[in-house]
Amino acid sequence: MVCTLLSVIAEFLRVMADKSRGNAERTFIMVKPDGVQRGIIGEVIKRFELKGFKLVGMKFLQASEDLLKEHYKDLASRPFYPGLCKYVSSGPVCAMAWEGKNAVKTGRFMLGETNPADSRPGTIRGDLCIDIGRNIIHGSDSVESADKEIGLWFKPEELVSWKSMAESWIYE
Ligand code: DAT
Ligand code: MG
Repeated sequence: MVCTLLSVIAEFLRVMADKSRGNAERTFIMVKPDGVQRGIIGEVIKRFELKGFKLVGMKFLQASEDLLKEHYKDLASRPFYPGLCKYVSSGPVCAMAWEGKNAVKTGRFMLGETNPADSRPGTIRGDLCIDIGRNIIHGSDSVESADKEIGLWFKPEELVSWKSMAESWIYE
């Protein structure tokens, strides 16, 4: 009973916190090594910029396998986990934080489904890749995981809060 009440309160607080972010919700987007090798970074940036989202963090790096193990730790029990961590750490990635209203959910729509074969044309995975194990891009699946991932990949001082002059033309 107490547990249920506490979980209802926790959920309420989470929803209120999400609401209060308004246009400042952030998502973690990463072009994986296959996307980098295929020259797709620019296309990804272009789509997020044209949508109206604001870039607040970006870095190009080759991540360690340990960082990938932490990043994907929710998938640790899956058979593809070791190979996934190896492949994403095998070459450079472009890690980004994008900000805007519903950035997490809309970002996922823009990416398409995990399996490119199920992704509609018009989405990044639907347009630009074929195999699930080479699906070129990562995007946070919830506001909670976005917070975790941005905290994992970026130091606070690497994130830039800035005012876009286009804001009043993007939001009503
Ligand atoms: P997403 O990247 O859409 O959030 P996920 O978090 O379930 O998908 O999995 C992370 C990555 O792991 C995914 O982008 C590709 C890989 N993956 C997922 N399911 C897989 C599978 N069944 N076989 C091989 N790789 C898989
Ligand atoms: Mg995921």
